[in-house]
Amino acid sequence: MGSMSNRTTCPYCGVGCGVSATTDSQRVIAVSGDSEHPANRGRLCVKGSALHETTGPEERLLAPRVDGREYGWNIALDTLATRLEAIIHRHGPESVAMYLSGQLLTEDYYVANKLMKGFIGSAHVDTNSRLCMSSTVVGYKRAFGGDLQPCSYEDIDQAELMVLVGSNAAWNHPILYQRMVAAKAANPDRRVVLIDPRRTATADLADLHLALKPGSDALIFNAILAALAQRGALDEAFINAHTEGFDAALESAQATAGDLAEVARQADVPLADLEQLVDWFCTTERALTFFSQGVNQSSSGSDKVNSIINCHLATGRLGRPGMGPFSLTGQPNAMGGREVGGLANQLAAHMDFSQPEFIDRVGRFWQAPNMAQQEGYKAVQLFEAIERGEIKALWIMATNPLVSLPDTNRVRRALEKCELVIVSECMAHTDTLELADIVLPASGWSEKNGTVTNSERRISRQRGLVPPPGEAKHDWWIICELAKRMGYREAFDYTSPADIFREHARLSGFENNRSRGFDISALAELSDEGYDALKPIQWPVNEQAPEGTPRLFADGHFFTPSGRARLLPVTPQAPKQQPDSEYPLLVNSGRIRDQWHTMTRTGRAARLLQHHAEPFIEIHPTDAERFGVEHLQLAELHNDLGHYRGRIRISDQQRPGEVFIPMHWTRQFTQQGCSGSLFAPVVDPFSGQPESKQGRAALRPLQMRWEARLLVRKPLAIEGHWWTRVPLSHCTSYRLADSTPVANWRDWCEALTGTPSLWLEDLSNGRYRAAGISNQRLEWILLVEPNQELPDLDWLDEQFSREIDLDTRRQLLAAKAPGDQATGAMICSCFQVREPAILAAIAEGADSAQALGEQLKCGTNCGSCLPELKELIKVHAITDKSA
Ligand SMILES: Nc1nc2c(c(=O)[nH]1)N[C@H]1C(S)=C(S)[C@@H](COP(=O)(O)OP(=O)(O)OC[C@H]3O[C@@H](n4cnc5c(=O)[nH]c(N)nc54)[C@H](O)[C@@H]3O)O[C@H]1N2
Ligand SMILES: Nc1nc2c(c(=O)[nH]1)N[C@H]1C(S)=C(S)[C@@H](COP(=O)(O)OP(=O)(O)OC[C@H]3O[C@@H](n4cnc5c(=O)[nH]c(N)nc54)[C@H](O)[C@@H]3O)O[C@H]1N2
Ligand code: SF4
Ligand SMILES: [Mo]
Repeated sequence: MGSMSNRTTCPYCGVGCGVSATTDSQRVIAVSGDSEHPANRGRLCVKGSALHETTGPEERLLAPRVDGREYGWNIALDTLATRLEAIIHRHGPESVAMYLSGQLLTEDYYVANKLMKGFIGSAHVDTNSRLCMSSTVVGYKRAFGGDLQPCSYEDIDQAELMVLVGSNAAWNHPILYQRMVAAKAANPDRRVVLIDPRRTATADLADLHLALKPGSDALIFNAILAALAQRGALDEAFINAHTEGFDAALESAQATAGDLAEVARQADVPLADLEQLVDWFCTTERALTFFSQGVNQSSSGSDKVNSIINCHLATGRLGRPGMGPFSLTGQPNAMGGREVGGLANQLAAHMDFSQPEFIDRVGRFWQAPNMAQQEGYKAVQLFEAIERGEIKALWIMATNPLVSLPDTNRVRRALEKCELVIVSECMAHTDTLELADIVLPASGWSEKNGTVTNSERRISRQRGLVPPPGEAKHDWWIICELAKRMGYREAFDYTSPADIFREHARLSGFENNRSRGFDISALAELSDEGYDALKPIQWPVNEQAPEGTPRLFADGHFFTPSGRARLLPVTPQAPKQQPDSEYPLLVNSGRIRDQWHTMTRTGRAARLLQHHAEPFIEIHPTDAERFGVEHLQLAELHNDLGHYRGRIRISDQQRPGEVFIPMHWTRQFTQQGCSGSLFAPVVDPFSGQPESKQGRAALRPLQMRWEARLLVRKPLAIEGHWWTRVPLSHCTSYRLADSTPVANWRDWCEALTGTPSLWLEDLSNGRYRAAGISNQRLEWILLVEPNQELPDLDWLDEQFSREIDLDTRRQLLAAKAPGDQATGAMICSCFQVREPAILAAIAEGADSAQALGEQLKCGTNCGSCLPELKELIKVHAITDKSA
């Protein structure tokens, strides 16, 4: 069977890289960057280059399930329609809701939104973008009169100042970050500033890092606005011709942040550093301000966004090359979801519920019998309404709210109470699926067909390259089949994603007359062939759009009623969750380089779990001392809402009094490692976005009596101990620990895995090793090693793939099996280079990332590990000097 190559788009972050995928009849067998895609020009980051390892039919959801039993699609969909109709009949349309995702394709999203808001007649449709981008949506709408992201990636090549606010682009938008690195290398006079409480990998590129007190961003941007006025750096002509609200905005900036020394004190940054930033901002025309979750995920995120936009409007720095406020979107189709109106307060095609005219227009276009008349519940409110029993049926699609919403214990209670929970999902095991009454298997990346829009408003095709496994179906198909069963055949009789896309494009131009910035009406007549061959294209795509990069606001026209952009008065607010004597630590949460959200896909690739294999708690040395925890010890953060367990990582990249935890771990991968359980569901009053960056908790060490590693051929259900799981190539590896000793390891093994055929017990120093071997094949091995003298994991993993001879039996019991140099963190995931090898090379004289690359190849593919390589060199050089 031959292989084929085709172009598609990466399903992870909002950079939206083009991918060339090679497939056989069943699966993707190799991927590389698409050299013709303008977002990445041939490059891929670690996650993108591991795509073929995270797709494929294993661990997939293969058949629909109703109340725990598998059924064919007909029965599943008939049952779903009957149950939904019964609930609507009894409690009205407002008793049903959908919770969607920025990982759906635009076409899936469009029909889901249309079914709910126009036909079922409920606006209770919200999406995980609420947790992600909704503060930016509010900020853009307030400032520009539309959810309009003004910048393009090529602006990076022209900017002279790049300010990153609450963004760890080095890990989370790696290919874009590489473009910033290249721009800086081409011209070292370009300035880069990072504003983040942590010294992240992104700090590597920064000339200046402001490790601000969490939540003080608006203070800093207000200070910049006040300074711009004071130093005569305003663009008066632009302000007069194209904006409104300047005086009020300036007044509140001056009132709250007129004194730089005071701002520096409140934001807890050195005054000289703040002055430097203010200087650069006042004097650099081509300034780009990137912002992401450090700004959005805040109880005053919308105002923070406007405080940033204010500075760009006051200087006229947008709508021209190399400048503007640039929101880095997270999910692959965060932008597409905003275009179709997936949020509960949006309608479709950038119209919302604010004007009866919009509701009427969309209703006429859809020929909708039951148009929702007012906005629905935003995510956190939606789950509260479920808890109250007001919403009886919830359809969750392509998101894992039991992990990603704040206060996950409460989310669980709400879903347990909910009469009908429907989950559309690709993977067989997720925390949310465990609570579903009706389970619908969805096709996934490489199988589904449609479009996504990236951070620079560029629409790209994701292409269906292989057939979905088992009974899995496309999300748009599932929604339309249900709609037909509910009596809406005509409105949902689409034959293909292309068919849906054309309608979406037509709606964007419908009675638009330049009143809405989102307009792709020139694509409304695209043929099926044209859709299949569609090249990545930035919107607007309409009759007026010029050739080349369409630049929003180049003509100074905005989409507010007056046509002028608005500056907003911003009063900086402190976070709502405040540490106190009971819960003294501020809890920050976010992403790590090699994992994607709740790990359902990236958690399948062994190599992506080697950079960080366990949930952790990053903490400053002084706090570690204060709370009595040691590096690599297990510990627990806890508060009135929940618990989070992870391994301590002492780091001076953290501010004292604050800890950082990853958002990724779930019940599928560890016991009590879900970050969301610690965050209170407090939200921004305008956007409804939760404050997922500023929780609070107390910390206590977990006094474990033993730690063990268990490798088994097939995953196990482990209860009663702390555990984490990592899939390897031929087996699954667990770390286990407990505070109560095991009286008899042989009994323990027998209960959990089977009778050992090999064992070694060294009571004098607490070592225990046992393995189960059947038919010359290793079935499991348990290693209890107080001094952590573990054999190399790769070597152990290998043993599961071959016959076990006498020699290997001996080695399995030996204190150190071969190759123990190869444990340690996987720094370069592309070329599988671990920390010990890198340290060895540094010890032998490699003194730059380039030298390490020449020797070991690390850092020479996607470059995501370059900041860590440099950090290792830096730290090691210091140790040398002190030695
Ligand atoms: N590897 C990887 N990449 C991803 C994802 C992933 O899961 N894994 N997810 C994608 C998605 S959906 C998103 S939304 C993006 C998110 O991309 P980012 O926003 O870059 O991601 P985070 O790590 O959540 O948060 C960014 C930073 O905000 C900082 N921060 C916390 N509080 C404050 C504050 O008060 N002020 C400031 N200025 N900074 C603060 C944190 O310390 C953190 O370093 O990443 C996308 N890319
Ligand atoms: N504490 C804390 N919480 C956070 C954040 C944080 O920084 N800190 N960040 C927030 C942000 S920005 C985001 S974006 C969210 C992300 O949080 P989630 O959206 O909950 O995370 P994912 O793991 O991406 O969930 C997507 C699910 O959809 C499935 N899936 C993938 N593709 C498809 C498909 O095509 N169809 C269907 N039906 N299913 C599919 C996946 O297997 C997975 O189970 O988390 C938010 N929560
Ligand atoms: S940068 Fe984002 S879109 Fe590009 S390959 Fe990496 S995860 Fe995929
Ligand atoms: Mo996100």
